Amino acid sequence: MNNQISIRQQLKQLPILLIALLLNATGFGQNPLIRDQFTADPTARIFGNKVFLFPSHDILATESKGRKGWFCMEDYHVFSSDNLTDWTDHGVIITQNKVPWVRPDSYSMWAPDCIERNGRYYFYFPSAPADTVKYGRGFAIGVAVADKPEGPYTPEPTPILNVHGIDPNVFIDKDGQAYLYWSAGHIYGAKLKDNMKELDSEVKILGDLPTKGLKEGPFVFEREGIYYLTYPHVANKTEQLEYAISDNPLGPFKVTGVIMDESPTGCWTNHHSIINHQDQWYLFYHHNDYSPAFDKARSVRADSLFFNEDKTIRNVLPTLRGIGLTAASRKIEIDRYTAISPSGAEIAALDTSNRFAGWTTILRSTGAWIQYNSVLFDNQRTVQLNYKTSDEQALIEIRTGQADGTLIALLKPGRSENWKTISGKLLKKIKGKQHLFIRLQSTKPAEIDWIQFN
Ligand code: FUB
Repeated sequence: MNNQISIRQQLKQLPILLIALLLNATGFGQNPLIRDQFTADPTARIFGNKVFLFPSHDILATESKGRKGWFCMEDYHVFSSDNLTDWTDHGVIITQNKVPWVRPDSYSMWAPDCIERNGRYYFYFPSAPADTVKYGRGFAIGVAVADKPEGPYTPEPTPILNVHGIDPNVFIDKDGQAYLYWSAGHIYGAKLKDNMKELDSEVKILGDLPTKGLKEGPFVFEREGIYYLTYPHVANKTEQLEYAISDNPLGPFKVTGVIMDESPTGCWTNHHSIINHQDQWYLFYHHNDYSPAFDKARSVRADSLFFNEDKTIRNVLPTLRGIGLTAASRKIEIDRYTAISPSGAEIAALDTSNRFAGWTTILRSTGAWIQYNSVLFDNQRTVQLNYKTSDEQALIEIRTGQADGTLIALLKPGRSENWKTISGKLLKKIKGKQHLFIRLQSTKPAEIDWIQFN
């Protein structure tokens, strides 16, 4: 599978996963990553042993709040995880009406970034200035500073001078020089002073990037001496994630490839960041999973990313399974699958009037199957199945591995028009990291909401 990380990498995460379970942290590592609010434009950063996530926070505009049919964002939350599966929401770190230079009713707190320097955390965010005479029309970019990644953050009284645009991104090179990147039609870059709050060079338009189609959301990183400038670009209808490389952080760059194709379902924006966590690269990006009819209410996702031998980046196929391990003792939402049978199986919303309720798996005909990878077992002996079916004779098999894997349960749950949970004995005790393969043996449809092992 393109987006699977090695067993060695996953096993490294086991102790952390167990600690997180004891702490009863929230989150799932499946896509979308954050389950109780819209999140977009994710910048992931590694601070200490944790991955921190700094996304935008989409909300829905009303008559008195923002502009209907457009992006609407009033604050930022920060999330963290030490195993990529469990994500903790540390709450609001910056709000539009508590930043001195921001117009308090602008609802324009767009894509942010955060970086650590000398033990302090610098959070960069774009917004609409209250004083357009002083700071110009459109967007300016401000900084807020904290002693811990989760805050509290204190915003600077004014935005950064000579920076007009959105989507700030900061990169600190090996020699300690920091660079600020942003977009406003072109992608711009400049050196930052050591104080991280002022430019220390002329502003440069970065070349040689595509000249046709919107470019935005720069994210720069370095690997093995190559500077990768990655950015969403509308090459066709909607944004795809592309990259260009250089031997200098300010270019010129050579357009090199596509990291993620445009959304197959038409979400117009994408916006991303890339990290290396415990020797595995990850792409954080967004999609409108919880808002299929309105693409300005988005949700953060993450998938594994791989480099080729020649240092180019492999195209990442978006998955629902996402990243991290899932504990077998959890309610495993198999609708966030790794693979699904080409016919006879489908995923449906549990409640179309409340998308945050999640999804269900419908196995419609004999042989329909779904596969869910990277489940961590700890000697479980029984399985619970949350299901509904009108078929008294329904028969569901569960295997570890793939279609020809070991049969671990054969469940005959009985007819139930409403959601019902039944328990069954496993045919053997299961240990370690396993993939799950669930197949319908009977003929009439059966729906599964979750599976759990005890
Ligand atoms: O979230 C608002 C804007 O949408 C971002 O600033 C862009 O990168 C796009 O994702």
